[in-house]
Amino acid sequence: MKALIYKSTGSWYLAQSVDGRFWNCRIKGKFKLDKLITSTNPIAVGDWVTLEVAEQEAHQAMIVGIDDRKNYLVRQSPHGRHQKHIVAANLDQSIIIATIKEPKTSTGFLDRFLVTCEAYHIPAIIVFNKSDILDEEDMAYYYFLAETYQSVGYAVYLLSAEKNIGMDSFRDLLKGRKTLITGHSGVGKSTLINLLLPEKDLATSAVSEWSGKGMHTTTFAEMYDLPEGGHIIDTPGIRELGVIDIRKDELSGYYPEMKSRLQECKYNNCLHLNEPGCAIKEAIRQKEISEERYINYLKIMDTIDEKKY
Ligand SMILES: Nc1nc2c(ncn2[C@@H]2O[C@H](COP(=O)(O)OP(=O)(O)O)[C@@H](O)[C@H]2O)c(=O)[nH]1
Ligand SMILES: [Mg+2]
Ligand SMILES: [Zn+2]
Repeated sequence: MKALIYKSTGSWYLAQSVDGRFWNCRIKGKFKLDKLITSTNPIAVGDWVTLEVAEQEAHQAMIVGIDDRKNYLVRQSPHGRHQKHIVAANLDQSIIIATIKEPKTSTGFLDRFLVTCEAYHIPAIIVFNKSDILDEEDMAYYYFLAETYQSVGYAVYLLSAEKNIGMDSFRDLLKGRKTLITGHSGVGKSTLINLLLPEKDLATSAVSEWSGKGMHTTTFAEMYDLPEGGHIIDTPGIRELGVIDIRKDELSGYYPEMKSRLQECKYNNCLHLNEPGCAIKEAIRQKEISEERYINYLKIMDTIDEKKY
């Protein structure tokens, strides 16, 4: 029986089988597929699995197999700096909720998110919330950022969850897709998700037999059905997705505006730091590449520890 994973505690998994029933699941034995052993969790939200019913009445089942993943996103495992924890799998897109102020989201945070999504082949979208509190100067800064990111290929939205402004196009964006939603605390992620899921409380009570209930699950992702079709995956307590297994020489490949110019650098192993004949540095001088994005590139570069390779 095929089923989709909605949430997990690390030992219990909540899955919905294709007939619509929810199941409390555990993994049968220690099936460790080779491709999964580099993460600290074998199965994540969004995974398609095969179930064997254990106890029909108690809605209990065993997970006996996992389908190949289309993609996945990771964060650094709490168990170790170089171990990754899969946040969610099989995503159509990933959205970062950001704010111009209260609190201000840094471009460094945005760029790390975007690099992570590029590295894992997940379309990334930036959504600025709290449009209602932006004055003229804030709006000018918003337009500057929107232009910076749109010009390198990312969709940028502006809305207000609290005042219910700009929500129609946002709903269209989510419809029929599986979307991971992340962002710093305080940006209005919960407010936005509650607006999208007027039935959120009902949905949770429908699975009141969930075995993981009451367990400490705040740092795990959780999937919800959207009324219009599609799913959103909330990431409460996840501070940041991880730029954790990227090599220094790969990083520019995850900046679309650099990727398209890499052949123009004099040296094919150019890291775009101080090498002569660097097309990236030249593009920055010509103001064709955002200097701020480049500064964040240098900062990300600094955090990459090559020793493990
Ligand atoms: N002005 C304004 N405040 C908002 C908006 N959305 C959320 N907030 C407020 O921002 C604070 C944080 O919201 P919350 O949804 O808890 O953020 P989370 O930490 O990202 O889940 C709360 O006081 C919300 O009322 C918005 O669109 N405009
Ligand atoms: Mg919240
Ligand atoms: Zn270069």
